[in-house]
Amino acid sequence: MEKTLNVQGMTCGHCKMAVEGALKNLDGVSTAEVDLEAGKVSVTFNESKVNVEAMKEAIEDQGYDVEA
Ligand SMILES: [Cu+2]
Repeated sequence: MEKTLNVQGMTCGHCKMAVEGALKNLDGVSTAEVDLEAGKVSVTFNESKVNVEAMKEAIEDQGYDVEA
């Protein structure tokens, strides 16, 4: 399944790497792609292994805010 999350506060390549890395570290996430200009991250994941709440937490642990 694929989902796009809105993430506040990503400004540069480091932010992109931090968010993508945190998501890819989760078991069940296969791809994570940040669009810095749009402030979004598209995630492809196995919904039987990981949920949106876990992905939000992983992003928030990196210091960014997630909405919806
Ligand atoms: Cu940055």
